[in-house]
Order: sequence, then structure tokens, then C-alpha cells
Amino acid sequence: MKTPPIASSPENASVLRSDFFWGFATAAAQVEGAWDADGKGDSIWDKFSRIPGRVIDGSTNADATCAYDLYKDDVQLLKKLGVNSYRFSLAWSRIIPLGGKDDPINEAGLQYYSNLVDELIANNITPFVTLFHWDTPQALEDRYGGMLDQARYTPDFERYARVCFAALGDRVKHWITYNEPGVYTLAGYAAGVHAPGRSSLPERDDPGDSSTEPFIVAHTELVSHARAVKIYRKEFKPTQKGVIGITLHGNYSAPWDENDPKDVEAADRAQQFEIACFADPIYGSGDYPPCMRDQLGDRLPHFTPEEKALVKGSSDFYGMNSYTTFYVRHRDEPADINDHKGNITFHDTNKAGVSRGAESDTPWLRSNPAGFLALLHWIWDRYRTPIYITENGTTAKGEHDWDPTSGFWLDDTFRQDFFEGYVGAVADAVRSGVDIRSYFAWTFTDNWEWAAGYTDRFGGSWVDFESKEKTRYPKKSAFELGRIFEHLIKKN
Ligand code: GBH
Repeated sequence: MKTPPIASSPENASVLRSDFFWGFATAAAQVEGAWDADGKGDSIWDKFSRIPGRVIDGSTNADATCAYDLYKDDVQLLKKLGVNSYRFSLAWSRIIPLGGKDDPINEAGLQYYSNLVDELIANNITPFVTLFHWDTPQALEDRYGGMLDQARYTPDFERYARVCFAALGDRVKHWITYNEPGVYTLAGYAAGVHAPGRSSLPERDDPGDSSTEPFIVAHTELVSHARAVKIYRKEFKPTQKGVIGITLHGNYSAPWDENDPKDVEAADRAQQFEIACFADPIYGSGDYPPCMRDQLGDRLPHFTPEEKALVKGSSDFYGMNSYTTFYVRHRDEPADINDHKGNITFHDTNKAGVSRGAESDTPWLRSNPAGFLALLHWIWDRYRTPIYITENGTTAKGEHDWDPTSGFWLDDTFRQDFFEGYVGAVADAVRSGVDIRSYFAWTFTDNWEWAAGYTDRFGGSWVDFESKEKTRYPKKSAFELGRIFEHLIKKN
């Protein structure tokens, strides 16, 4: 792995295209609050967060950062930070409270998003809109088990997508169908630690089947994504002229022992299970990777010829979320029935004792720009599709204790270094020919981090969660990021 020069290095001046998008990303369930305002229906995360024991600090997302009420202030803050774009998601159950294709539309919910889009555009900020960031309407979960029922779910998602394109597509030109379908399936249906909280651990979770359900749900996501894209391309794109794609999550996996061919293979297999599972059907072979079929057999669904044709090519760009790198070791034993990672183990250090990166405030996340650079090349070499980086960022130790009344601002050097490293990797990849068109830092402000509640502060601004106003205080890194992109983006 090669460590790239930091973003601010002189050789990176003006290497990014003049229409490069940079900004911050958020997700509805993590920021909006107002969980039942103006007719919104329950989502699976509203319900899940109320179950004792599911969220580390016992919090729910009922208020989150109150972004539903504070969107005008938020847009002003974005403007102050100098972004040219902002990525956010729509809460399906705000727009169609019961979710289904024959259920009523909540005009107030649509109006909120329309206002947000107008406010952004009036401030020269380009909206990137995600249709689905994990918050399935609870009513669909109750009605037929949500994505476990591909036949019933798909028309509901199609209708939801159509409503959004029709209402917002005159102004929104960048659409993302799903955020991290792989995380939704594995955390929600294999590990059971995210909503809807199903798994093969019935003493803790709703009784599911970690050996089959994740793959059924993944298949539903791929096919329903492709159906929504087909609708956009046929009914809306000719007049609205936007682009549409999907966002996939992936860490970089490096071999624990780079001289052991089995570890080298295992590291690549880990990326195939995590990334190629979704990316090969869309951008590559049109089918799941052979190593997944070998391990999972018929527990992995089969694409019908019609589905295959629909899914292949169903994304105008590669939406990329990535945070960290792991060392990966092969296992000699046969894979467990519930394994969904490719029969490997993850490690914090490699055989030589080298750490996978500097520690953030979050156990799974360590800073590793070299791994990020290697992953950019892996994705580009395999799929040759323009990349929109839609999430990347970090927590930093000590931020919970910061005192907003101290009179000093939060000088988050760990996060500043993280951005110098990771954005440096973006610049380096672009210099060697990788087509990268955006970078969205995760995330705009500290927020409600799913099962981690308020214990992970990923924000470019610090939020006083105790205050009624959820006051935002920009961290130094947010301004530094603006300076970095000023250096990197070509002027017209
Ligand atoms: C992103 O997922 C999400 O898109 C975003 O909403 C989220 O807020 C952000 O990351 C930061 O967390 O606790 O050891 O079980 C990134 C993929 C998948 C990484 C779940 C953390 C939990 C690991 N995430 N994973 S663990």
C-alpha cells in the first residue's frame, strides 16, 4: 500500500475537475427528528430505537438534531462552510406514511423536502438526494416483512421513487436509490444489530435466519433499485436530465500476511463479499461473484434472465462510501453457515505487527489513507465507472468533553489529518487517471448514529445535544476541508 501525499501538497493544486462536487452528507433518520410531525409515519428505526437495549445510550432519534425544524439555519451554515453540494436522504414514511403503492401521499412531507431543495439551490448548493437510507416504513414491515417479500415490496418502492422524481426532479439532478444495501442487509438481518433486528439469535433478536435472509434482502434491493432506475430513465430523465445510481459501502481489506497466497486471496474475497456482491451485478459480470456462489450455494438467490438484464448497467455512477481498512486472514476451517464475509477473520495489526491505522473514537474505524487509495484503484480497475464519493469521515477522541462555552473553537487535529490523508488519496487517484467526481464528508453535524446513539461524533460541527436548539459549533476541520478543496478544484 502506498501512502499518498497529503491533500494540501503543491502537486495537488487544481487536479480536480472544475465541476467537482464537495460537501457534507446526512441521513434523514439521523438528523431530522420530528419523527411524527405533520403526518409522518413510523419507520423501522423509529420503532427499533424505542426497544430497550438496542441503542447503546438508550436514546431514540425522536429529536436527533432537529434538522426538520432548523433546515434554513443549516443551509446558512453549509453556505458559510463554502460547500457547493449537500447530500441528504428522504424519509419514505414522511412522504408516504404507510409506505405502500396504494397508500396516501403526505403532501406536508413532500413540501418539506421541496423547501429544503429550494433553499439549497437559492444558496448555490447542489442537492444530492438519497431515496433510501435504511428507514423503511414500519407499516410495510408489519404488512409483509418489508424487503423479505420482493414481490410485494418492489411495487411499493417503485411508486415511492416515482412520487419523488415527479415532485423534486425538476430541481434535483443527482439521485441515489439505496445507501449501502450491504450494511442494511448484514446489520439488519445477519448480525441483527440494526433495524429491523432479525437474526438466528432468537434470544436477542426477532427470529430470522442469518444464513438466508441477508441474501434475500440484498436481492430485493438490487432488483428494486434497478426498477426505480428504469422508471427514472424512461419517464423522467428525458426531460429532467439528471443522473441516478446506487451507493455501496466498502472497507479496504489488506492481507494479514502478504506473503501467504491464502491471505492475499482472502483479502480479495472479503471485498467481493462486501462490495462485488452488489457491484458485479450492476457494473460487472451481471451476476454475484463466483466465490460467493461457491460458499453459499443456493442460499444466494439466482437472477432470472429478466432481472439480470434489468440490473446490469443500472447505475450512471459508482456511489462510494468508505471509512477504514482491515487486515484479513484466511480460515482453514469450512465457513460457518451464518458467515457472510467470505470465511475470513479481521485484524487490527498485520503479521509484522503494523497497525491498520491511527485510532479514532470508534472501535471499527482507524485512519488509513493508503488503504483508501488502494480501494479507489480496486473499484476503478474492476468497474471503470465514474466514482462519486458519497461518504467518508471519522470521529475523534475527546470531543464529548469539549466545552462550547470555553471561548475556543474545537481544533480537531485528528479529523484534519484524516481529511488531509483521505482527500490526498482522492487527488492522487485522480492524478493517475481514476475518474472521481465528488467528495462528501460524513457528516454535516454530530448526529444520531443509529445503534451508537449520540456516542459517535462524526460531525464537521459539534452539536450541543443538551440544548433545546441543538446548537451547532463548527469544528476547525470543516473550514480546513473548504480550504483543501479550494486548493484542489480547478477554477474555470
Ligand atoms: C455509514 O456506514 C452510514 O452510511 C452512515 O449512516 C453512518 O452514520 C456512518 O457510516 C458512520 O457510522 O459497530 O463494529 O458492529 C458505514 C458502514 C457499517 C460501519 C456498520 C460501522 C458497524 C460496525 N458501517 N459498522 S460494529
